[in-house]
Amino acid sequence: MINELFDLKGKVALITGGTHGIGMAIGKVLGQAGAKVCVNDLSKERLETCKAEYAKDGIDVYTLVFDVTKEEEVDKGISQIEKEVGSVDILVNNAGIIKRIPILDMPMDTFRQVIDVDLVAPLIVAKRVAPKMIEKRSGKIINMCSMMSVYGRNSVSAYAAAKGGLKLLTSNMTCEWAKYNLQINGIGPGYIATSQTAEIREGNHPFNDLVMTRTPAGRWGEPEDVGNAALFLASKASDFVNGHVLYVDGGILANFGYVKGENDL
Ligand code: NAP
Ligand code: GCO
Repeated sequence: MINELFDLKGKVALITGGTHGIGMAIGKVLGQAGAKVCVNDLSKERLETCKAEYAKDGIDVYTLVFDVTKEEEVDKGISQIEKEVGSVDILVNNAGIIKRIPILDMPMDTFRQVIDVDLVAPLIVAKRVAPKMIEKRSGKIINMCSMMSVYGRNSVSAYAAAKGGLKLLTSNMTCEWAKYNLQINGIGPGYIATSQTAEIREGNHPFNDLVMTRTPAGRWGEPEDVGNAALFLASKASDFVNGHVLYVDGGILANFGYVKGENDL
Protein backbone atom coordinates (compact mmCIF):
# COMPACT_ATOMS: atom_id res chain seq x y z
CA MET A 1 0.00 0.00 0.00
CA ILE A 2 1.30 3.44 -0.90
CA ASN A 3 0.91 4.84 2.61
CA GLU A 4 2.98 2.02 4.11
CA LEU A 5 5.90 3.14 1.93
CA PHE A 6 6.09 6.39 3.88
CA ASP A 7 5.05 5.05 7.28
CA LEU A 8 7.79 5.69 9.88
CA LYS A 9 5.93 4.30 12.90
CA GLY A 10 8.35 2.58 15.27
CA LYS A 11 11.38 4.42 13.84
CA VAL A 12 13.67 6.71 15.89
CA ALA A 13 14.86 9.77 13.97
CA LEU A 14 17.64 12.13 15.07
CA ILE A 15 17.83 15.50 13.32
CA THR A 16 20.91 17.44 14.36
CA GLY A 17 20.27 21.17 14.76
CA GLY A 18 16.55 20.52 14.44
CA THR A 19 15.22 23.41 16.55
CA HIS A 20 14.30 25.65 13.61
CA GLY A 21 14.76 26.18 9.88
CA ILE A 22 15.27 23.20 7.62
CA GLY A 23 15.95 20.83 10.54
CA MET A 24 12.61 21.56 12.17
CA ALA A 25 10.75 21.16 8.87
CA ILE A 26 12.35 17.73 8.50
CA GLY A 27 11.58 16.81 12.11
CA LYS A 28 7.95 17.78 11.69
CA VAL A 29 7.35 15.77 8.53
CA LEU A 30 9.12 12.68 9.90
CA GLY A 31 7.07 13.04 13.10
CA GLN A 32 3.84 13.34 11.12
CA ALA A 33 4.86 10.11 9.35
CA GLY A 34 5.04 8.41 12.75
CA ALA A 35 8.73 8.58 13.68
CA LYS A 36 9.83 9.35 17.25
CA VAL A 37 11.72 12.61 16.65
CA CYS A 38 14.87 13.55 18.57
CA VAL A 39 16.63 16.87 18.02
CA ASN A 40 19.80 18.32 19.47
CA ASP A 41 21.12 21.86 19.50
CA LEU A 42 23.81 23.90 21.20
CA SER A 43 21.27 25.91 23.15
CA LYS A 44 18.93 24.59 25.87
CA GLU A 45 16.73 27.66 25.35
CA ARG A 46 16.23 26.94 21.66
CA LEU A 47 15.47 23.32 22.50
CA GLU A 48 12.85 24.41 25.04
CA THR A 49 11.31 26.87 22.57
CA CYS A 50 11.13 24.34 19.76
CA LYS A 51 9.08 21.90 21.87
CA ALA A 52 6.02 24.15 21.61
CA GLU A 53 6.51 24.48 17.85
CA TYR A 54 6.66 20.70 17.39
CA ALA A 55 3.67 20.29 19.73
CA LYS A 56 1.58 22.45 17.37
CA ASP A 57 1.92 19.51 14.94
CA GLY A 58 1.16 16.98 17.67
CA ILE A 59 4.80 15.93 17.93
CA ASP A 60 6.32 15.24 21.37
CA VAL A 61 9.91 15.94 20.39
CA TYR A 62 12.77 14.49 22.45
CA THR A 63 15.44 17.18 22.93
CA LEU A 64 19.03 17.17 24.14
CA VAL A 65 21.98 19.50 24.14
CA PHE A 66 25.19 18.44 22.46
CA ASP A 67 27.75 19.94 20.14
CA VAL A 68 28.03 17.78 17.02
CA THR A 69 31.74 18.63 16.69
CA LYS A 70 32.62 17.08 20.08
CA GLU A 71 32.97 13.28 19.89
CA GLU A 72 32.47 12.76 23.65
CA GLU A 73 29.32 14.90 23.67
CA VAL A 74 27.97 13.06 20.60
CA ASP A 75 28.69 9.68 22.22
CA LYS A 76 26.97 10.74 25.46
CA GLY A 77 23.99 12.20 23.59
CA ILE A 78 23.44 9.18 21.37
CA SER A 79 23.82 6.84 24.38
CA GLN A 80 21.10 8.86 26.14
CA ILE A 81 18.81 8.53 23.10
CA GLU A 82 19.51 4.77 22.89
CA LYS A 83 18.68 4.39 26.59
CA GLU A 84 15.61 6.62 26.75
CA VAL A 85 14.11 6.37 23.24
CA GLY A 86 15.78 3.61 21.24
CA SER A 87 18.62 3.15 18.74
CA VAL A 88 18.65 5.65 15.88
CA ASP A 89 17.03 4.35 12.68
CA ILE A 90 17.13 7.63 10.73
CA LEU A 91 19.97 10.14 11.09
CA VAL A 92 19.66 13.56 9.46
CA ASN A 93 23.01 15.37 9.62
CA ASN A 94 21.42 18.80 9.34
CA ALA A 95 23.43 20.99 11.76
CA GLY A 96 25.57 23.46 9.86
CA ILE A 97 27.06 26.94 9.78
CA ILE A 98 28.27 29.30 7.07
CA LYS A 99 30.81 32.14 7.16
CA ARG A 100 30.73 34.54 4.20
CA ILE A 101 34.32 35.87 4.11
CA PRO A 102 36.69 36.23 1.08
CA ILE A 103 39.47 33.62 1.09
CA LEU A 104 42.28 36.09 1.71
CA ASP A 105 40.43 37.62 4.66
CA MET A 106 39.31 34.38 6.29
CA PRO A 107 41.25 33.41 9.44
CA MET A 108 42.30 29.75 9.29
CA ASP A 109 40.52 29.08 12.58
CA THR A 110 37.27 30.21 10.99
CA PHE A 111 37.88 27.98 7.97
CA ARG A 112 38.54 25.04 10.28
CA GLN A 113 35.41 25.82 12.32
CA VAL A 114 33.19 25.59 9.23
CA ILE A 115 34.88 22.38 8.10
CA ASP A 116 34.46 20.98 11.62
CA VAL A 117 30.72 21.64 11.80
CA ASP A 118 29.75 21.02 8.16
CA LEU A 119 32.02 18.08 7.24
CA VAL A 120 33.72 16.48 10.26
CA ALA A 121 30.65 16.53 12.53
CA PRO A 122 28.40 14.58 10.11
CA LEU A 123 31.13 11.89 10.11
CA ILE A 124 31.36 11.90 13.92
CA VAL A 125 27.61 11.43 14.32
CA ALA A 126 27.31 8.87 11.50
CA LYS A 127 30.21 6.82 12.90
CA ARG A 128 28.42 6.77 16.29
CA VAL A 129 25.03 5.58 14.96
CA ALA A 130 26.07 3.34 12.04
CA PRO A 131 27.28 0.31 14.07
CA LYS A 132 23.80 -0.31 15.51
CA MET A 133 22.21 0.28 12.09
CA ILE A 134 24.64 -2.30 10.66
CA GLU A 135 23.75 -4.72 13.48
CA LYS A 136 20.05 -4.27 12.63
CA ARG A 137 20.78 -4.46 8.90
CA SER A 138 18.69 -1.34 8.50
CA GLY A 139 19.27 2.41 8.60
CA LYS A 140 18.86 5.71 6.81
CA ILE A 141 21.46 8.48 6.88
CA ILE A 142 20.72 11.82 5.21
CA ASN A 143 23.62 14.29 4.95
CA MET A 144 22.62 17.90 4.41
CA CYS A 145 24.69 18.95 1.42
CA SER A 146 24.02 22.03 -0.72
CA MET A 147 24.15 23.32 -4.27
CA MET A 148 27.52 24.48 -2.98
CA SER A 149 28.48 20.79 -3.06
CA VAL A 150 28.93 21.39 -6.79
CA TYR A 151 29.22 25.19 -7.17
CA GLY A 152 31.55 27.73 -5.66
CA ARG A 153 30.82 31.39 -5.22
CA ASN A 154 32.64 34.40 -3.79
CA SER A 155 33.06 34.39 0.01
CA VAL A 156 31.81 30.88 0.84
CA SER A 157 35.05 28.89 0.31
CA ALA A 158 34.98 27.03 3.64
CA TYR A 159 31.29 26.20 3.30
CA ALA A 160 31.62 24.96 -0.31
CA ALA A 161 34.73 22.93 0.56
CA ALA A 162 32.83 21.31 3.43
CA LYS A 163 29.65 20.66 1.46
CA GLY A 164 31.65 19.34 -1.51
CA GLY A 165 33.45 16.99 0.83
CA LEU A 166 30.16 15.93 2.41
CA LYS A 167 28.86 14.92 -1.03
CA LEU A 168 31.83 12.56 -1.48
CA LEU A 169 31.68 11.39 2.15
CA THR A 170 28.09 10.37 1.37
CA SER A 171 29.42 8.33 -1.58
CA ASN A 172 32.04 6.67 0.61
CA MET A 173 29.61 5.83 3.41
CA THR A 174 27.49 4.18 0.69
CA CYS A 175 30.45 2.15 -0.63
CA GLU A 176 31.15 0.75 2.84
CA TRP A 177 27.68 0.45 4.41
CA ALA A 178 25.13 -0.21 1.62
CA LYS A 179 25.82 -3.94 1.85
CA TYR A 180 24.30 -3.86 5.35
CA ASN A 181 21.07 -2.37 4.00
CA LEU A 182 21.91 1.17 5.04
CA GLN A 183 20.86 3.87 2.61
CA ILE A 184 23.06 6.97 2.82
CA ASN A 185 22.02 9.94 0.70
CA GLY A 186 22.39 13.71 0.63
CA ILE A 187 19.95 16.51 0.15
CA GLY A 188 21.21 19.57 -1.72
CA PRO A 189 18.91 22.51 -1.04
CA GLY A 190 19.09 25.54 -3.31
CA TYR A 191 18.32 28.91 -1.75
CA ILE A 192 15.92 28.36 1.17
CA ALA A 193 14.33 31.10 3.30
CA THR A 194 15.81 30.48 6.77
CA SER A 195 17.89 32.39 9.31
CA GLN A 196 21.03 31.14 7.54
CA THR A 197 20.16 33.11 4.38
CA ALA A 198 18.42 36.06 6.01
CA GLU A 199 21.35 38.43 5.55
CA ILE A 200 21.44 37.88 1.74
CA ARG A 201 17.67 37.78 1.27
CA GLU A 202 16.17 40.55 3.39
CA GLY A 203 16.25 44.35 3.04
CA ASN A 204 16.33 44.44 -0.78
CA HIS A 205 19.72 42.71 -0.78
CA PRO A 206 20.98 42.46 -4.41
CA PHE A 207 21.61 38.75 -3.87
CA ASN A 208 17.85 38.30 -3.74
CA ASP A 209 17.66 39.45 -7.39
CA LEU A 210 20.33 36.90 -8.36
CA VAL A 211 18.44 34.06 -6.69
CA MET A 212 15.16 35.12 -8.29
CA THR A 213 16.82 35.31 -11.73
CA ARG A 214 18.83 32.11 -11.46
CA THR A 215 16.05 29.98 -9.95
CA PRO A 216 13.67 28.86 -12.74
CA ALA A 217 10.90 28.34 -10.15
CA GLY A 218 11.20 32.09 -9.49
CA ARG A 219 11.10 31.85 -5.70
CA TRP A 220 13.15 31.06 -2.60
CA GLY A 221 12.58 27.56 -1.30
CA GLU A 222 10.74 26.97 1.95
CA PRO A 223 12.08 24.63 4.69
CA GLU A 224 9.07 22.40 4.04
CA ASP A 225 10.24 21.84 0.44
CA VAL A 226 13.36 20.22 1.91
CA GLY A 227 11.36 18.37 4.59
CA ASN A 228 9.29 16.62 1.93
CA ALA A 229 12.43 15.37 0.16
CA ALA A 230 13.74 14.10 3.50
CA LEU A 231 10.57 12.05 4.02
CA PHE A 232 11.26 10.23 0.74
CA LEU A 233 14.90 9.53 1.68
CA ALA A 234 13.92 8.44 5.22
CA SER A 235 11.26 5.99 4.02
CA LYS A 236 11.00 2.55 2.43
CA ALA A 237 10.24 4.30 -0.85
CA SER A 238 13.97 5.05 -1.26
CA ASP A 239 15.35 1.62 -0.27
CA PHE A 240 17.28 1.30 -3.56
CA VAL A 241 18.44 4.93 -3.66
CA ASN A 242 22.01 5.18 -2.36
CA GLY A 243 24.91 7.60 -2.53
CA HIS A 244 22.66 10.11 -4.25
CA VAL A 245 22.32 13.83 -3.59
CA LEU A 246 18.73 14.93 -4.14
CA TYR A 247 18.82 18.62 -5.11
CA VAL A 248 15.82 20.59 -3.87
CA ASP A 249 16.59 23.83 -5.65
CA GLY A 250 13.73 24.98 -7.89
CA GLY A 251 15.90 24.13 -10.89
CA ILE A 252 18.80 26.48 -10.18
CA LEU A 253 21.44 23.83 -10.93
CA ALA A 254 19.78 23.20 -14.30
CA ASN A 255 19.97 26.86 -15.25
CA PHE A 256 23.00 28.81 -16.48
CA GLY A 257 20.97 31.98 -16.25
CA TYR A 258 19.25 34.40 -18.63
CA VAL A 259 18.93 38.05 -19.44
CA LYS A 260 15.61 39.49 -18.27
CA GLY A 261 13.92 41.33 -21.09
CA GLU A 262 11.35 41.15 -23.86
CA ASN A 263 12.19 37.58 -24.82
CA ASP A 264 13.94 36.55 -21.59
CA LEU A 265 17.11 35.60 -23.53
P1 NAP B 1 20.14 27.43 10.44
O1 NAP B 1 18.81 28.07 10.56
O2 NAP B 1 21.37 28.24 10.68
O3 NAP B 1 20.16 26.13 11.38
C1 NAP B 1 21.36 25.43 11.58
C2 NAP B 1 21.18 24.62 12.84
O4 NAP B 1 22.40 23.94 13.13
C3 NAP B 1 20.85 25.50 14.06
O5 NAP B 1 19.85 24.89 14.83
C4 NAP B 1 22.17 25.51 14.83
O6 NAP B 1 21.99 25.64 16.22
C5 NAP B 1 22.68 24.11 14.51
N1 NAP B 1 24.11 23.99 14.80
C6 NAP B 1 25.11 24.74 14.32
N2 NAP B 1 26.29 24.33 14.82
C7 NAP B 1 26.02 23.29 15.67
C8 NAP B 1 26.81 22.45 16.50
N3 NAP B 1 28.13 22.58 16.57
N4 NAP B 1 26.19 21.49 17.24
C9 NAP B 1 24.84 21.37 17.19
N5 NAP B 1 24.02 22.13 16.41
C10 NAP B 1 24.62 23.08 15.67
O7 NAP B 1 20.32 26.82 8.99
P2 NAP B 1 19.32 26.21 7.91
O8 NAP B 1 19.17 27.17 6.80
O9 NAP B 1 18.10 25.63 8.58
O10 NAP B 1 20.25 25.03 7.36
C11 NAP B 1 20.23 23.73 7.89
C12 NAP B 1 21.20 22.92 7.05
O11 NAP B 1 20.89 23.06 5.66
C13 NAP B 1 22.65 23.39 7.20
O12 NAP B 1 23.52 22.28 7.13
C14 NAP B 1 22.86 24.27 5.96
O13 NAP B 1 24.22 24.33 5.57
C15 NAP B 1 22.04 23.52 4.95
N6 NAP B 1 21.62 24.31 3.80
C16 NAP B 1 20.87 25.45 3.97
C17 NAP B 1 20.46 26.14 2.83
C18 NAP B 1 19.65 27.41 2.90
O14 NAP B 1 19.52 28.07 1.84
N7 NAP B 1 19.12 27.77 4.05
C19 NAP B 1 20.80 25.68 1.56
C20 NAP B 1 21.58 24.52 1.45
C21 NAP B 1 21.98 23.84 2.58
P3 NAP B 1 22.02 27.12 16.88
O15 NAP B 1 20.80 27.81 16.37
O16 NAP B 1 22.01 26.86 18.34
O17 NAP B 1 23.30 27.76 16.40
C1 GCO C 1 25.12 31.59 0.21
C2 GCO C 1 23.99 30.77 0.77
C3 GCO C 1 24.10 29.36 0.24
C4 GCO C 1 22.92 28.57 0.74
C5 GCO C 1 22.95 27.18 0.23
C6 GCO C 1 22.80 27.10 -1.24
O1 GCO C 1 25.66 32.42 0.94
O2 GCO C 1 25.41 31.37 -0.98
O3 GCO C 1 23.98 30.78 2.18
O4 GCO C 1 25.30 28.79 0.65
O5 GCO C 1 22.92 28.52 2.11
O6 GCO C 1 24.04 26.46 0.71
O7 GCO C 1 22.65 25.75 -1.58
